[in-house]
Amino acid sequence: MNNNGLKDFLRSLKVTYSAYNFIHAKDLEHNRGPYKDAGMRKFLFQSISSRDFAGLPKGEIPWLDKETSTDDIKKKLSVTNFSEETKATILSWKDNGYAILPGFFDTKTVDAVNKEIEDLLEAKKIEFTLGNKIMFANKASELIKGLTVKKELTDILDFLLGRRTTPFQTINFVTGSEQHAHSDSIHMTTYPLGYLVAIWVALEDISEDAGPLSYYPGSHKLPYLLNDGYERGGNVFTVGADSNYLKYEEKIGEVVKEKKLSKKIFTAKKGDVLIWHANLIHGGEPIARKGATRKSMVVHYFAEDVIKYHEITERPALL
Ligand SMILES: O=C(O)CCC(=O)C(=O)O
Repeated sequence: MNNNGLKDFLRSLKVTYSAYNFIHAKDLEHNRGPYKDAGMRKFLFQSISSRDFAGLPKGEIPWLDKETSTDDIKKKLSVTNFSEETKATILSWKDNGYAILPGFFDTKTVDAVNKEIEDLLEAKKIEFTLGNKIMFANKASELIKGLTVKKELTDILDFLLGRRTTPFQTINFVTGSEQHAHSDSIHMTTYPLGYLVAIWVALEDISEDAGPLSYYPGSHKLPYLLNDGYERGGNVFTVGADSNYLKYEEKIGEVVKEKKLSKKIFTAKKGDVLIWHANLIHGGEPIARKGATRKSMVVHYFAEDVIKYHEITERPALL
């Protein structure tokens, strides 16, 4: 077995993750209360997936995922200080599963973020991983960290989920992700379901040929596609192979076709923000113009007081 083979083998073993989690036990404390509330009989460092919740009630889902009337939402919005434009986009969340905040970040702020990314890359404080992703720039930059917790933003996210939210990670892109359609819930999941939300920030004007973000309005209302919904593989000792992720993508492709979902392309302007629901199907379009940049940033947020984990790798989330 070569080095890569050994790495893949170790990555497939649940015990490897458990050992890593054991060492990082303090980063799993956030799950202690929610495990207790759910009656979960597991150590915090053990593997966890939707199978562990199969015998449990669905739990209290986010208020906007319930039968909430438009009048109720309007009433709650009336006591906020959100702009009329923000109120209107929030009002469409229940049906659409996304909200758009045009020009939320001003040019000066966006320019500062782009410069920060360039400087941090140069100083080797951040790097490209998993292809073209820069993970956790918020841990290397006070400026970026500050933006992720900007009150005007988190007030909106908290409103959407009906709970306080905390950033889990940032992902910066310089070029388009070209990521196939997926819902974040296969990667970052909660019990009860639905307590994840993400923002996507345009860090430059993005044209149709630069591999823009795409998404399927209303797809968040479909059943969550989790490990049991496709040929994930894995058993009590191992998690499914990374290559089986293709089966997940195929399954999502089938759902899109079967449900005749229509796709929208976000040709955003610099500073625009799109917020997506935990179960909204989205991805990155192919880059049609060679060499095109598509500077953007994603921030994933979890709500507090829920179990937070990664369905695909059956790991509790380290926060
Ligand atoms: O920016 C993109 O193209 C997609 C990013 C994405 O899907 C994600 O971070 O979940």
